[in-house]
Amino acid sequence: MHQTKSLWVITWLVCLSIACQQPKSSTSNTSPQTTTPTTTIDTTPKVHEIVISGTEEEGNTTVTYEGETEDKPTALSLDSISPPNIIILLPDDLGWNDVSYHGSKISTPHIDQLAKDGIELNRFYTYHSCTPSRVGLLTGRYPGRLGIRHVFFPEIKGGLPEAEETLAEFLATQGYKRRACIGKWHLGHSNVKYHPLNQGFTYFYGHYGGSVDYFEHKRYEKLDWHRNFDPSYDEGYSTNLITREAVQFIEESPTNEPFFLYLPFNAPHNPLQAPEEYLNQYGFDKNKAIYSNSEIIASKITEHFQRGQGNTKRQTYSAMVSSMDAAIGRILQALEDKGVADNTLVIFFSDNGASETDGGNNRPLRGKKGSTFEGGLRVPAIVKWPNGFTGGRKEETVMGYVDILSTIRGILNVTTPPTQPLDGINVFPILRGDTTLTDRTFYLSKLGLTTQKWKLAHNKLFDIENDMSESKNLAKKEPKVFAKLTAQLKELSSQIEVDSIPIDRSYKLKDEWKMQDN
Ligand SMILES: [Ca+2]
Repeated sequence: MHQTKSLWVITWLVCLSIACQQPKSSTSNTSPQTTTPTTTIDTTPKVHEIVISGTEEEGNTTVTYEGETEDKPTALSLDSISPPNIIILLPDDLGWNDVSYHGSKISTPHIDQLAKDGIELNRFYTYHSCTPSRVGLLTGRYPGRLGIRHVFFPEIKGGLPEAEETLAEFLATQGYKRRACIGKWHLGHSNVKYHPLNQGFTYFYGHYGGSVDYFEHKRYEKLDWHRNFDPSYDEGYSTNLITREAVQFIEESPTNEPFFLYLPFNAPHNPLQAPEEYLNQYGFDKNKAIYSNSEIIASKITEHFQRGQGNTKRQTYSAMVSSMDAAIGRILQALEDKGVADNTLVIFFSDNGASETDGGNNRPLRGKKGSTFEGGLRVPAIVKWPNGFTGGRKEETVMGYVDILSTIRGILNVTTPPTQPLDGINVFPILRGDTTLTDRTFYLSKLGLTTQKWKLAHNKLFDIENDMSESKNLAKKEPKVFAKLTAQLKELSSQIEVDSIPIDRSYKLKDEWKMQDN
């Protein structure tokens, strides 16, 4: 026990020292440099070519575009940077092959533009399912450390513990007066103590649980749509409502103080429902039958779900993604119109990989949502902040969801220790191009971890740098690497994973998903 605790303290100190590492160009840097290997990142324009082996339906696709560094705004010096507005765009269950910049047939021009203007994070990892991924994002800690490895379904009591300091609570201490959560919460609905407004946010609009009907805003026949603590009877497609609120929030924010806008879209998670104008983009034929979704019928939440269904799952899913892409375009345009785009840090990533039974596609990655193979947790991810770092490139360094909080702490130059030890590191120096980190071990779940070169998943070893599809298990060919990583995983897992919080399925939903206040 004592040894385990000592190891944990050492691990944390190492993480903290990396997290506190300042970029080389910082004039106020007084913290010691770590021994992390440091090299210069090549920022010359690159030609990216991705070949995706598609399904029979989609065929193979080759996408080529040239990184354009010469026309990009140049990042400011660190001394000139002021705290940025922060927007987190978090699609739900968007797969690797569901954005056109990865070669998908799904059209996502606004997300593609964000990738061209910002930095593509090519090795960005999350947890492999919705709730734990949001826990890691908002606390900067592995969800296993909190005993949360499950999803807060409607009948489950519990939520994100109040003792955890969320990103919103942290930003409240840093002069961010306006902190909105607009979209899908999914971090507890059985008691008002789990409400976003009691977890650091100053404004909430959207739904508490998952799988809400996109048009009726119901789950289990009860309205799950809210503005702050009150039910909302707003009508419309949820992606559009979320977007309207987000744009309004941006428009109403004063320009002389930074805001935080957390936008967890419910799209393109099931139920699969899309506006007809977007279905039409994908060849929707009203006179043909709509698809039959047996899983949704089995889950007893059927009666409203006919609306917005296309002829096939993939068609419907594609339309949902394009609708969300248009929404993202409107939100980014609102930043431009307000004149605050240059000093807004935009973070985009999917909360986990796609569920391929629900229309998504992770190709050429192996596995899907729920798996520690790449398809479950290596996600499309982009960051953009014109004042903070130069865009137009692709970053290969391993990073992930638990790094967001540490990175924002680094950007704001906060050196006071966090209330709880964080698992993430500050990747801002990497985004600045001032350093690289090549020897990181990133813990994924009890079943896997990854380094820059090697990935251990489901008791198999892959050269992930050269085999992103995890097609060749090298456990026997590289027994020493396999043994080392297996031992590392065992050690990390014993340090990180605590017993699950008791999963109590006795919660009876109140009308309009009203949270209990005692
Ligand atoms: Ca999800």
